[in-house]
Amino acid sequence: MIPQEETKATKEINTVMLGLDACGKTAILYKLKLGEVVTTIPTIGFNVETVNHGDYDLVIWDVGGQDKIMPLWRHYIADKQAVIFVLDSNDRDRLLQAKDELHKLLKDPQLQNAVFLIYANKQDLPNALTASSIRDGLGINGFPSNKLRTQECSATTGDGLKEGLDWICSSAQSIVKKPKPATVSTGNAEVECLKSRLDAIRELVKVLGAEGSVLVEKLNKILDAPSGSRFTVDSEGNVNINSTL
Ligand SMILES: Nc1nc2c(ncn2[C@@H]2O[C@H](COP(=O)(O)OP(=O)(O)OP(=O)(O)O)[C@@H](O)[C@H]2O)c(=O)[nH]1
Ligand SMILES: [Mg+2]
Repeated sequence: MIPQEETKATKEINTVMLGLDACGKTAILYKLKLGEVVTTIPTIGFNVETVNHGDYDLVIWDVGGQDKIMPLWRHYIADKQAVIFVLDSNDRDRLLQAKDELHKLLKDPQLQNAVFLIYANKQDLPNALTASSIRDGLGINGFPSNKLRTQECSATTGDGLKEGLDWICSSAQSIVKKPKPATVSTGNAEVECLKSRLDAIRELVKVLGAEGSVLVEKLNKILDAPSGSRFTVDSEGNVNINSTL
């Protein structure tokens, strides 16, 4: 896969990527964005990247899947046109847990109009379950093909990733086309986006305790702001946002 060039797309698909910890979400995000296999660490909080695909920009929110972060998924699902649910196709032991989490999302009223792409990841490993076994295991055979699709893939080789995005773009097309506002610069859009999620950020920092400061530094980095300038954590662990934002 080739790295992303400057995006020329006029339509945006707001997408959230979820799945149990270590299934490969962050590896997929950066393979899509950079065309490279990156070394990942468990995601504390989230990553967000814009991935250009043909006429579309997919704004992909990759949220950590560890047990302590999973309860916060609910903060990231509002206004999403697409859900990418990633599964480790080798992790037979946790297939049932993944099924439970997926069905909670499928039933969530906020996602009733969203399309669901299931990335059956890690297909490069020899004992990977096939898409057909995964559909059985996840109990998703009854969903119409314009609502849900299972795509075998590998973040390591890149196989199947593009096909998954092709499907999202063709399916989400009939649901929402969101023209990008020409007058708002990327920086401001990111600030607005993060401001609208301040409650989620506050809750996340509280849950993470000492690790919360890592997240806050990451937010400042996303906004390209000097360390500690836009988001800060006070001595009681409360997140504050610079009032000049
Ligand atoms: N063989 C193989 N390994 C993969 C693949 N995708 C991810 N991995 C590995 O799986 C591990 C976890 O990947 P991550 O992308 O960090 O997983 P994650 O879903 O973001 O995990 P959390 O952030 O904790 O929710 C890493 O060691 C990756 O290199 C794949 O397609 N094939
Ligand atoms: Mg991750």
